[in-house]
Amino acid sequence: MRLTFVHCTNRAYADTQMFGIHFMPVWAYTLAAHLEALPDVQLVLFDDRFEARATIGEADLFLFTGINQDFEAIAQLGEELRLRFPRAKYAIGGPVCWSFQTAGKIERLARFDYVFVGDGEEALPEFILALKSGRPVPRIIAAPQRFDLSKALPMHRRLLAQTVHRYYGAIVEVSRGCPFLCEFCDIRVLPDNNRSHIKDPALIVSELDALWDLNVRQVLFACDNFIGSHGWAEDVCDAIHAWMQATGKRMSLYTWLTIDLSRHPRLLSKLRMAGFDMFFIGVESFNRSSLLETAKLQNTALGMAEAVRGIQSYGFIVVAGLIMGFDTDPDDITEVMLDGILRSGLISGDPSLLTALPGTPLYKRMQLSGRLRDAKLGLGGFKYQTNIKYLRPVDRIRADFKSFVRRFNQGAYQYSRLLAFYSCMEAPQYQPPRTSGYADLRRLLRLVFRNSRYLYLLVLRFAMLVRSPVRVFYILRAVILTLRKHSSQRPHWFYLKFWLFNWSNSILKYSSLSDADFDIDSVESNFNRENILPLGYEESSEEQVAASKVRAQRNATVKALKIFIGQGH
Ligand code: B12
Ligand code: SF4
Repeated sequence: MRLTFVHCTNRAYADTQMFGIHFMPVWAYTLAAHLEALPDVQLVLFDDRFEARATIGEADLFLFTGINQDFEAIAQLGEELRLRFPRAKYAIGGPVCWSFQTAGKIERLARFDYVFVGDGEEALPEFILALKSGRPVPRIIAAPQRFDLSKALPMHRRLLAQTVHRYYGAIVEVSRGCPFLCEFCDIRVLPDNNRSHIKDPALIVSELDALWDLNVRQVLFACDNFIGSHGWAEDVCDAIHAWMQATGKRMSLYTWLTIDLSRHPRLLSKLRMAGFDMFFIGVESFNRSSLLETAKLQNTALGMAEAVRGIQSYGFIVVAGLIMGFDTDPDDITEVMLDGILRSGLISGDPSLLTALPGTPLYKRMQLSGRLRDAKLGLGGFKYQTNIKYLRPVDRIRADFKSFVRRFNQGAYQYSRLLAFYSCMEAPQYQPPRTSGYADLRRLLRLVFRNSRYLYLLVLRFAMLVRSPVRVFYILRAVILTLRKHSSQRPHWFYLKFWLFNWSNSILKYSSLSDADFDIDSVESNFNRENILPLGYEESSEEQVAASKVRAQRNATVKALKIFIGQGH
């Protein structure tokens, strides 16, 4: 049986958000490993970002995956292939299937012969065996529970070796699940996902070792929250550190985690020793009531700026997820966010507008109050084409977003950010990087130089940066400041490169942002404000989460919204 994994993404989105940096299709290497033992199965990986569609060969089964953003591109390629290979079967899995199913729109996937919802490690081999033996299989195949990650296999070695060089570094999935309960998050609502499912640290180290031999030096640890289980996170760091000591090999690591890390100095030190140098953290907002509204309580337990500075004081860079468009966002949200970023010393981070992912309490609240809209499949997950009706007028939200990115990209503001970051580095606990860093410019450039389109974007990035004399002035100031401060113990150059790369990214991303890029809406002028907390929101829940936890989230959200409604804004 010939089986082709098809990785297909929305090219426009990739061009404007990623600028030539492509990440590997972990799903394909992961699932391929679980098919290896099946007799007479030939595996091929096709990645639309690198290969011409005309080169796709005939197969018996084409397997697609996707996130919501990519769905239109995937569906189109699926149609093309069906015309060329009408006898083949077509299957799809991944986050988009979960989103469609939870939104009650699974029929939108009707053009696929089979739809997989949930983890595929066990479901896919069983399905293929059934298909080969002619046994009947349902069209929608839902995994009954999360795959037990203690049974995880190393990623498929042959496919990895053949293709890994095309991507930026590598990705190793290390855990699934997160113990928190943010209102807008669809990670917590996946079945049995409100706790950590962890891989054996020894398997993680063996993946790193195999990747090192393939000349990979940058690794992204895919998970929902790396410190969902603190004890395990420490064990992983210890195992990596022991591997580094024994072999002299070392990787630059990047992962997702939560702000409560700032309260754990021993874990912070261990993460540093293991080679981590960047963390993505959902900071979301510097407005306290917005965080309470979304029940991101871990972000309110400490002062946000102090917590980010505390983490960065060890030498890490915090890449912040930032969201605007919460119900309780004040009219001066732009000021609040810009001020918060400066106080935290953040040199990275990107804003989005709040969207409601299917299955989340936020989605339910929007649905019950008639605030859901059908933009872009109605599934949420897009940056500024969103599926909810905001409370603040749409013109204000658009103007705020644009004002935010304009001021964010100004030289004086960027310079102040850098200064604030450098002040974090003065702490006694600071530890210099031991590697070239996760965001290694030389490696990034090597990828970009292979593709004329991305090379053009690179030239454009620098042209835009130096076109403004004010920007050039602040870059020179930053260089002088860095020269004055740099030492081997505190290598400021390392961070200056990252700051410049990020700033130029942001200029490139937002310079052409216009009203036409937004597809957003607000509630009608006669919207009853009591409906911010619609009837039914506080009642039933289909989540497989302990009732007390669900209540805790709802109580936080309800309390914040009641105060807001009472204030009669
Ligand atoms: C790593 C990662 C990234 C990386 C790299 C992604 C890549 N490889 O290209 C980066 C940082 C670039 C990234 C960016 C974004 N990401 Co991201 N990312 C992840 C993360 C943390 C891990 C993905 C992963 O590799 N998991 C490991 C693999 C093994 O899991 P998997 O793909 O889900 O596959 C399993 C099952 O789904 C199933 N399966 C999947 N496909 C198929 C197919 C078949 C046929 C079968 C049988 C089974 C099957 O089997 C697999 C094994 O169980 C996930 C969250 C998560 N924990 O999964 C978010 C996630 C995928 N990202 C998400 C989003 C929204 C984004 C962004 C749009 C964010 C933004 N606003 O900019 C961007 C878009 C990127 C782009 N297209 O340009 C969402 C998608 C939600 C959705 N429903 O669409 C997720 C789920 C997080 C979340 N819940 O919010 N991301
Ligand atoms: S902390 Fe992050 S992953 Fe966990 S529930 Fe909140 S948003 Fe989701």
